[in-house]
Amino acid sequence: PITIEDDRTGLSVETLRRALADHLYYIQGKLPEHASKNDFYLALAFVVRDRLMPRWLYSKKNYLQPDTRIVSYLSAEFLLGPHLENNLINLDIQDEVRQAVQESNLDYQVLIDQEEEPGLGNGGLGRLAACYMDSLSSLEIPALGYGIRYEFGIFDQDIRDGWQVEMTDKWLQFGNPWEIARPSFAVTVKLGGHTEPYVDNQGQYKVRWVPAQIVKGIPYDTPITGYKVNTVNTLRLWKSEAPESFDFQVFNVGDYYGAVDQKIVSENISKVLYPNDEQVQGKELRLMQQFFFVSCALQDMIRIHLTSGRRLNTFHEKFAVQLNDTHPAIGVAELMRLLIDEHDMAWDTAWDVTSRSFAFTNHTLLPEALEKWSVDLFGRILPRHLEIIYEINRRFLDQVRVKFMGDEGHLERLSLIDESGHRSVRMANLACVGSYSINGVAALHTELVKSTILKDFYELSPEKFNNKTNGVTPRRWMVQANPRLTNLISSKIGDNWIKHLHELKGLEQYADDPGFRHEWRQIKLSIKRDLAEHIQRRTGITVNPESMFDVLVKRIHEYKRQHLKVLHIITLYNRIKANPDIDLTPRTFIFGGKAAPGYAMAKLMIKFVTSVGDVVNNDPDVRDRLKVVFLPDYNVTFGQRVYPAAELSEQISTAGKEASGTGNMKFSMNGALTIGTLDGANIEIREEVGAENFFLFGLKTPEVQELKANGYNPWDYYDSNETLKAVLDLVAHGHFSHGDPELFRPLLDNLLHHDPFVVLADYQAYIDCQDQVDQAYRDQDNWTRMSILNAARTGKFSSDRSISEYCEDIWKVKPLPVTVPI
Ligand code: 26M
Repeated sequence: PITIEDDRTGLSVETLRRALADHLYYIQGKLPEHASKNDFYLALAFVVRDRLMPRWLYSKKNYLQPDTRIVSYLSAEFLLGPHLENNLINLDIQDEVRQAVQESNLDYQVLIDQEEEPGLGNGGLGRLAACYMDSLSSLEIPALGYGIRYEFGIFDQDIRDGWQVEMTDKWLQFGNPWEIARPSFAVTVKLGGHTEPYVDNQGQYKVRWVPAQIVKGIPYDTPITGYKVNTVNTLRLWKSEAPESFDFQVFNVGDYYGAVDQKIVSENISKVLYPNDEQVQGKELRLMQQFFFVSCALQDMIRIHLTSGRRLNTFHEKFAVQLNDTHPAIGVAELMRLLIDEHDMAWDTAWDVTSRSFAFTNHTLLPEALEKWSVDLFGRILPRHLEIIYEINRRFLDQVRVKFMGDEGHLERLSLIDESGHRSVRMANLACVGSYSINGVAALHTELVKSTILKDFYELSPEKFNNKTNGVTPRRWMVQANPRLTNLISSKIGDNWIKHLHELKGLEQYADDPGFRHEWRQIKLSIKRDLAEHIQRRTGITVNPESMFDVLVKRIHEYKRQHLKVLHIITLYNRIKANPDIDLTPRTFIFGGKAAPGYAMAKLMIKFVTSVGDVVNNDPDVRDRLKVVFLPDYNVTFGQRVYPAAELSEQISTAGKEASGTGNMKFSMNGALTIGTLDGANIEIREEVGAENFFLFGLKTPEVQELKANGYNPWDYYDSNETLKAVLDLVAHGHFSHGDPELFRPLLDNLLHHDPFVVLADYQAYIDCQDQVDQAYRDQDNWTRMSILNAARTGKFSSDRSISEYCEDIWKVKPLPVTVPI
């Protein structure tokens, strides 16, 4: 029989080929001979988007069923990474599309590489949100992600003369085929002005917020496909614009420039992602961003709720709203305002609904990352919310007084307002009071949250606290990033592991199989060769694919201790200089990561890496046994290249500082061994893979605390350790700065006199552990065995496991398979 497939939905190679040509002609408006690579990429992206559209539309339809419970994930960041290949994998059409592209005389990889990744996040927190959206869809959970459609995402990083240079990320400049604007669901958001009491036409005393400014929020929807299921959830990101009538008031009195100024402020709100992580600055525009997207999201949820035929007093039954750190915590006050001021609900009912809607995830213990807003600034932008927060606080502290009778300390620390010095609003306290669940992101982290930063809240409401160890999606971080390893694994144990990662356990039986080990090692080598070529192209540095690939990629921060890694490199360099014929394991040190533009020490750490690299890479005595590479512009796309190529994963933060880490999981899954401290999820990774397959070093959290309590003096370590002294002296004398003793002085002074992250205290333990790594690497057979066992035992670190726990323990939401009528 002759079957004719629809150009929009058909999956045969022939139909896909025709659809590609059709889109190029009619959507891109190009003849093939005039089309750019990007035109072909866009055409292909639209071919794929067509094919997910039925599932997306019927998934959306489900949201509006009255009984559908929806997870609403509120996050200022979603660090998605490229969509095209991910969607091909999830829709299970990769082979057909490859074939169709080839038959169109195009190069599949070239088209994939055209995509500009949406870098709408800084690092771990934003990437976690993206992995969680993937798992929500793959587990068929109805979910909406809400965030900001930044016009400029995380800056592009260039390295010039060894220093970081930031450039704007113009990710939208060639068009974004994955988003659909929904102007019909636009909402308005108020800012500034004042409040005034009034009596409504039912005789009720109410408060009216008279704003100084109104901005419009326009939603842009991106489909989030699940792996081999019909569920396609929506990521709804908001763009700010001036309302159409923006200029009338001011314009009529002739203030044209004032009117345009207002328009600029409105459009600035979603303009750029703040590139700081783990250090907040209290900037007005940032508060506006947070309030803007949260208000848009809550108004949108209320619309969905009412459209699904329900009353607002059951809002918490319709939605489970997760706060990704305190960035969206203003939502607690905004939902109260919407319910009370705009929907006439009584305070007690509104509080009942609100405090049963929100759940809060904490991602950091660093005090400098805790968000506080000066009461002045807050009241200027959000006068009504300040009143509501005062009222929440008054009622809350009344309850606290009953519980901790007469203890002023508790009251001061629990208060939503910090009264010491300049008064400020504490967003973590607001999130805790307004949420029914509070979780940390790894076992150790949750314990530290309970015993340190949120201790008083834990004592008040211990039942709210729980742990949800982070996870990462095996679809992107194995199937997509590492197809060769994926095929080898599936050839032995089938492909169920992609949805049920615990099934990787089945690989354990092959760990001692010489043939399997050989294949495993060959795959790693071939991926290392590809990376070596990439490094050559991007940096001009030649590296040896047979050397150990030792990788440290993450945001640059003192607590993550990239400088400890550099001290190790200099130590090896000194050994070679003292004895050029020394027998040491050749290594390629690969660094990647961005520094916050305002974080001078982090930027100097980058210069430290590149400067040491320049000397080590070019010293003839080294004879290419050590190579140091700093790859510019570390992002999701590059992560997908580097995790599969890594043999040693560096997870060397000061114990107690890294909340969880997620890169650590991506490395392990791809068969890298970890050298790490007992910090964050490293602890759980070591538990899973076995202590004998993990290189542990360094002080433990209580030891760090004790050391500091007893007056830590880093100088003592310098003074009493000759190798350490030699390393630091070499830096101080300008060996890595063309004789300039000043360049690295701030870094050295900090290490020798303050060393807040106890780098010097952990130095010797780190060196000793690295020497064990060297020895272990010489036994390639056993190394490969350990590598296989690492991958086999990382089942726990699938984000599917994390999300299942959130669903069961916090959100109380069940899968809802989507039916697509044929
Ligand atoms: C806050 C205010 C103003 C501007 C920026 C921020 C801000 C943005 C991102 C603060 C922190 C941000 O991210 C923190 C983060 O990424 N934390 C990491 O979260 C991961 C996921 O849970 C953990 O694995 C990491 O250990 C943790 O460092």
